[in-house]
Amino acid sequence: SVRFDPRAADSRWQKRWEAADTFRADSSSTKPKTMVLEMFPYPSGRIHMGHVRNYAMGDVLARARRMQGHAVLHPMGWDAFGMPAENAAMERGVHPGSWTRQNIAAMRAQLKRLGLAIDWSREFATCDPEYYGHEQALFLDLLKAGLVDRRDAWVNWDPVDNTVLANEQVIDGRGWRSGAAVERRKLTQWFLKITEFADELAADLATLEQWPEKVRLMQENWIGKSKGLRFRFDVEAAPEGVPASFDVFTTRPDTLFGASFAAVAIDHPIAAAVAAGSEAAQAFIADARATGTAAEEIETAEKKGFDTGLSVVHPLDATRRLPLFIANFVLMDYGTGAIFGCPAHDQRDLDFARKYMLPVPRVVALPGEEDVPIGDEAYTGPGKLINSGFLTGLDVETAKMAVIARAEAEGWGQGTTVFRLRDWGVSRQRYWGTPIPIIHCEACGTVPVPKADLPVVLPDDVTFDRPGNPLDRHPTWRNVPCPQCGKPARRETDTLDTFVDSSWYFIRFASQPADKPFDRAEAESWLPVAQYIGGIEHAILHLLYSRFFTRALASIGQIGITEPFRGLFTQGMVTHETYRATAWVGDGIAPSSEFYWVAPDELETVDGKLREKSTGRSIAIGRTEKMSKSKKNVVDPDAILDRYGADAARWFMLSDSPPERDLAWSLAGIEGASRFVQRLWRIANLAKDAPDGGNEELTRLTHKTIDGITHDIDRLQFNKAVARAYELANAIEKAKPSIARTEAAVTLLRLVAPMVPHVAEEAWALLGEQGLIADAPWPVAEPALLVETQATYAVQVNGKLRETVELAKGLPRAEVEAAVLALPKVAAHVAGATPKKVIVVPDRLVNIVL
Ligand code: ANZ
Ligand code: ZN
Repeated sequence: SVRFDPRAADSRWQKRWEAADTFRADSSSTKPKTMVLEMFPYPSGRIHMGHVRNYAMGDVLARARRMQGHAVLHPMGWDAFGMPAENAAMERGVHPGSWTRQNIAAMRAQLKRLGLAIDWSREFATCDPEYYGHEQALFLDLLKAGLVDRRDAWVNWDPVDNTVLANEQVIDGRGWRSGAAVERRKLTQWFLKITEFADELAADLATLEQWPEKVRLMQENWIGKSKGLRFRFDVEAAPEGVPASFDVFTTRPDTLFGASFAAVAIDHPIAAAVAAGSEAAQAFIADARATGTAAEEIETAEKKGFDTGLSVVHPLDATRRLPLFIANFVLMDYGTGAIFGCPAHDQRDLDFARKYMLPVPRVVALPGEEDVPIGDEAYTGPGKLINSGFLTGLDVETAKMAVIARAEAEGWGQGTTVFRLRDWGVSRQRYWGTPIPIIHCEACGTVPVPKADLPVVLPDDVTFDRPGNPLDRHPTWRNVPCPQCGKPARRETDTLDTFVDSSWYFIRFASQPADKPFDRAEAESWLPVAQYIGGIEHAILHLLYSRFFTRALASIGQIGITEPFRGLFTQGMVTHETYRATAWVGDGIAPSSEFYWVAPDELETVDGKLREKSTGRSIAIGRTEKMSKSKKNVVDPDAILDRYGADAARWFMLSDSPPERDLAWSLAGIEGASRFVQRLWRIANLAKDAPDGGNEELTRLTHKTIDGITHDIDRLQFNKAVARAYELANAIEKAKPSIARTEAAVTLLRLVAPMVPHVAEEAWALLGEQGLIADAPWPVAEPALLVETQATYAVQVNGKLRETVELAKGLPRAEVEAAVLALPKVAAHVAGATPKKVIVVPDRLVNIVL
């Protein structure tokens, strides 16, 4: 038939693949193994275009690798625990479990419509007890190995709702639901000791050659390894109860002569000692506590301090004293929780010094800038030390070494390495997460749940009518005999951070026995993931936690790899134009205008103008932005699939932009993609008959295209692959019928099959090919046909470009001259004259000088 009908074909081929179990990953295969993984979705309710783009990319690679003879594992599952499910429960009274299951069912059906080459037999959700039970076992293994810890930590406490809030739930220092000013409170929390691996996690970034440089840099900064000096400040005449000395940490020991104050965190023992005797100090500390706990919040808050009235002795000049403050910008859990302030060369210290009118002595300057005063900006650049005693004249790096050497020799300090990375607090006072498998016994302390009793299953009968953790107020769930002494004890009611769930799901995809988290040999046969694809928003935490978790399992002998993702690709977002209508509100005397956003499917074009269908109001086109509900610029994948089919949607997602960039969704784009799908169908019809005869040019282009698309897919440069497919399609449609044309068409179908699998299967069947195109071997380019045989000459007359011409490579110059002079345009310019000179640059240029 002339038209390809995606509606019928999509579901027909999807059923065929399912019936034939085409994409089942065979762990026992002896073929080379490749695992392709896209970050698994959170079951929020609907698939959005960002998902479509993400999964289309991974799918092309998975399908191409299969055709290239690999055993491929391309799985799908659900990152199913987390707050939104509890919010739904609180707002709409649905159980988090049923809300999540419904969403999964809806999204699975949507994903299946895309025709993804997924092994659905391995699907799981992290809220399945079969999954989180194994996670509990791994937690206990890590606990046994000393990689889990229980200690006090600061949390955001909502005093009205009586609950802990996640950082995202604190908005401008207030609880998102209660609106109450959030307090900082100390709670006993569980931690995974990621800092034990800080050095390795930073160092091994260098081995991740197939990761974007940007992501490696972000991780490096997050881990934040820095070298510096830890040294002792002596408190001048420390009063009763105040420690006589304390340690500070600095990464700029070279600037020590520029110190103008010392400061400690509000939670530092010195602060506590001072506050014991000062109501003003207590008030300052309470006020500072009210700001959020996140480092970023502290970073951006106004720098404030409390002058303790005490002073410390300058370690390099015993005659100098520095005032000692309690300051809100000093973090307790970094370095030693205390600093020396050098305002000239640190911005925070400068802001602080200006506020409290402290001196700002410059100690580093570029030659000639020694007298340039420090204004509002600290100088953090290179230079030589000035006004710095024995350091004067040294460069920054040398001066650092000199101060560290002096401190070590004199015994008041030590060169050290520190990391910004903190241990990973995994306790969440929430219901919808993996229960931490611990029992608290008054006699025995914290007792691990025996493995035979796993999984510790979440109770279903919980209430969300009150704030706080439903597990805490469940009538019976908490009560359990102590596994050690048998006396009545209580379960831990904290659940694990959902980032734990996503830190090992790829291992469970690779191997999922019933009786243990994974089988080591099977998991190692698939891992590391050859290509991981997802959003840049996960560049730090998820990827770092996954790298840590894998390493932690390796360190206790459970797996033989340390890096889980060999290749990483972070794709751009899907954007769309925004549309605004204006409404006039108010009365006739004082009307005012109000903007509102209008969804693309509520628009129509009347007399060439965009209008809102329901009101007829004219529409202004706004900026192209990430698709979002609030701007109403969302295009629903289901509507697109209904109208254009899966192949057109996939083709457009792959075609328009380099995959790392944003992709602007447009009607023109999807319609263009849809036309190309139809063209492929016509090309398949052309190929039904194969009369004799060759076409060397077309054959060469075919092989060039095989080579090009193969490499483009390897590099995930799908837009380039698409451009090459267009080029070959054009050439095929222009060519006369021949065996070469038929071969070119069949090759094109195989090359685009990973991108538009449904029309490719339909065409394959049309051409009477055996089996599925998904199983067909990938075309291989003939090297001899890739060698360029033609050269493009620029032809100039008196230095001016008049013509270009293709000639055989390496043609003798006499023949080049003759061929060029015979060109009509050239002949017209030469007009019968005898050239003075003809300059020939072989394979590139001819200049005829008259
Ligand atoms: C004196 C100094 C002078 C500093 C100077 C910087 C520039 P990075 O490099 O990011 O690791 N610091 C140390 N502990 C701190 C804490 N608990 N809270 C807030 N700030 C703290 O940062 C190290 C620098 O951050 C240290 O070096 C210290 O300030 C500050 F021209 O010491 B510096
Ligand atoms: Zn006990």
